Amino acid sequence: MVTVEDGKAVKLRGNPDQPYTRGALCVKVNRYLEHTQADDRILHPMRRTGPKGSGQFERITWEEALDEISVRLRGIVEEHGGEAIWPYLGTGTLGYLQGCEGVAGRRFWNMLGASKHWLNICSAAGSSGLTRANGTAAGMDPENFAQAKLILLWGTNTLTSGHHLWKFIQDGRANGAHVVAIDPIRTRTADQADEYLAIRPGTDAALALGLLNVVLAENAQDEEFLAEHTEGWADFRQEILDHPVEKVAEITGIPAAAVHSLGMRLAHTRPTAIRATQGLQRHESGGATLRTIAAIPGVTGDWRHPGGGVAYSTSGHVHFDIDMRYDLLEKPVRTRVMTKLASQLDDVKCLWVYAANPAGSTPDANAIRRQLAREDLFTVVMEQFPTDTVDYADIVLPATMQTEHHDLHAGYGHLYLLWNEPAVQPPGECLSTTETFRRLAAHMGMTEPSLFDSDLELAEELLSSGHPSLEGVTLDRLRKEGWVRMNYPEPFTPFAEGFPTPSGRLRFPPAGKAYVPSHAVRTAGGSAYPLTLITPASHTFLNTTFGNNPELRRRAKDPVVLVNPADAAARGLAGGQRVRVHNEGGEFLADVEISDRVAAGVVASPKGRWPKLSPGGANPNSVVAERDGDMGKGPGFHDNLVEVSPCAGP
Ligand SMILES: Nc1nc2c(c(=O)[nH]1)N[C@H]1C(S)=C(S)[C@@H](COP(=O)(O)OP(=O)(O)OC[C@H]3O[C@@H](n4cnc5c(=O)[nH]c(N)nc54)[C@H](O)[C@@H]3O)O[C@H]1N2
Ligand SMILES: Nc1nc2c(c(=O)[nH]1)N[C@H]1C(S)=C(S)[C@@H](COP(=O)(O)OP(=O)(O)OC[C@H]3O[C@@H](n4cnc5c(=O)[nH]c(N)nc54)[C@H](O)[C@@H]3O)O[C@H]1N2
Ligand SMILES: [Mo]
Repeated sequence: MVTVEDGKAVKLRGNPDQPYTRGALCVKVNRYLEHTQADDRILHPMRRTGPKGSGQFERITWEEALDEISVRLRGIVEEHGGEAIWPYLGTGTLGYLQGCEGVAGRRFWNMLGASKHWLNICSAAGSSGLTRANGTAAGMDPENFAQAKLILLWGTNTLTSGHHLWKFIQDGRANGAHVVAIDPIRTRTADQADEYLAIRPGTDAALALGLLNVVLAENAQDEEFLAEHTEGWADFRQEILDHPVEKVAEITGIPAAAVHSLGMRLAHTRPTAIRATQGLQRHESGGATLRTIAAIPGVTGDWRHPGGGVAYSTSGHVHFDIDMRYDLLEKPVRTRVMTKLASQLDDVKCLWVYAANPAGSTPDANAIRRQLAREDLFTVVMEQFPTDTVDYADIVLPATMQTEHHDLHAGYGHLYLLWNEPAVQPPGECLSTTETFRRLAAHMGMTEPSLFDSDLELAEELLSSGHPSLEGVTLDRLRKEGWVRMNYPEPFTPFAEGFPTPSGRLRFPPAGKAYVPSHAVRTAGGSAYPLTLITPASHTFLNTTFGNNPELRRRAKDPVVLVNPADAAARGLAGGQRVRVHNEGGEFLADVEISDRVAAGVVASPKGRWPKLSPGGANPNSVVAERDGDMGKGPGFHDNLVEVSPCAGP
């Protein structure tokens, strides 16, 4: 809720009546208004004047910008074909109008025959793994954690990356729930849990098998659920039997007694709720990991009970529908993969970046910079702030922020739809994504009517899928009430009666595919880079968004890398010492924090810093390789081997 005085937004607060947030804001969004009014906000279209990467620009008018873009796009389509254009859309906003599905842009791109874009940077592997098991990546209503008696926070840092869930975990605790954090880092969430298991990164599927081994030993499997609602049990049962607790202890680094005791709890506690989020799948075998974790409630029958099951993302419960107008394409076009920018840009002539900061957030940052510096590449960036990516743009277009545009939002951690009504006029000459594409289409002489649908028309269209979860959810209602819960029962047990797979059954992993070692697990042994680097969510930044906010930067201090005392001693590193964290891909600089929060062999440094505001001009994505994961080509942000070495200098 924004309070406006004399056309200026002066106060922002959460609405205490909203059932999921109960009015709480996180440390970042608390500063959102200040961010919209920041001195470095981009307010006008700009054209590059210096070399690529220099960030030197002159102000131009929208008319000039649209002229230049139109000429360049037409020229590229004529000479190289439409597929030489890559519309690179990120997660800067997850609104369904201005970002996320990219509907506004996509219709325009179809007119030009531009390549499709696969937004796989965040959750693709896990979604794919879960979908193979359950037929959807969606699962529990996180609000039902309040009904759980055992809660596993599995590869998720709730208090940093999704704190609204914490209230429901606390409610569960008040009802006697035991809370366990499973993470290679003893996070602030782990500090608050009843029990913490320090797991070797990338070995979680083995832990799942070990826990189920105890469940079987206790004869606590739900035979009726297994028979009625699952398939592939015989093979998977064998896989479980092949993973006794001692073997799992060896793989995961968790003491056998701890695996056994958690297995006993799992065997005898209904309902058990598992919160597994994206961090867990940022490994080469991330898809397999989530698929195997999805098997747990299939064996225990937890899906029968409110408060039982797995909660990864709720996005799959959102059944919007909109016509992206792929029929406007003259012929089928190729797809470019978001995380493979460095290697898939060679034959691209126009890179159009919106709501993304690839120079800060995408793997293999050094290779990306080499590509972005290419003189034959025409780069347009729609942005709010002068990011590292903006520095490489030929044309920069000023973008609106949440308080300035319409949008329709759906969470990925709750079941509410939310409406964004602009509170203030955009500053300067900023335009929303939808409006920018409408103007560009008109400027290029396009007449296809659907390119000019207004924001409200697009929102109506999204809501008109006819899916029962949206019955009675109208734009009018959303605009009046601000948010509406989709029509799902409370409590919601999505798979109590079966799964949205072709057979209606949960599919257990096929033989030999339940636990697949990750890249770091496979290769650390013989590597010159023996340490596994995890680059988790920063408490103060949202990916690279807010990375330029002065107060949040002050709180974040200089970048640190957590190093276990044994690893520090072996390298003669002292606390506070500036080091190079490096591998074949490059390096970034950070100050050593010697800490038993990570085990020997694991180091950690959060994501989200702007490279140009970091020492050495680099952030951890300089050492993150562009390497396909097992499913959905998911990126391995937490699955890279590095060495940590002293560095001279300040
Ligand atoms: N403050 C803040 N909040 C955010 C974001 C942010 O940047 N900052 N980003 C948002 C976005 S886009 C997303 S996708 C979500 C991501 O939210 P999370 O899923 O919470 O993301 P991460 O911090 O990457 O990873 C969570 C935890 O997984 C652990 N982990 C890494 N590898 C493994 C492993 O192999 N096994 C186990 N068991 N644990 C592992 C990490 O140590 C980390 O503590 O957060 C959202 N919320
Ligand atoms: N090392 C490491 N890297 C990671 C991760 C990790 O765990 N470790 N996590 C990954 C994850 S989960 C994600 S989701 C990605 C995120 O990567 P990106 O999708 O690139 O997101 P951001 O880095 O936040 O950059 C988004 C940009 O969009 C701009 N923006 C915000 N709203 C709008 C809008 O409405 N319009 C326009 N035009 N621009 C807007 C912001 O100013 C910001 O500069 O990062 C990934 N990168
Ligand atoms: Mo993400």
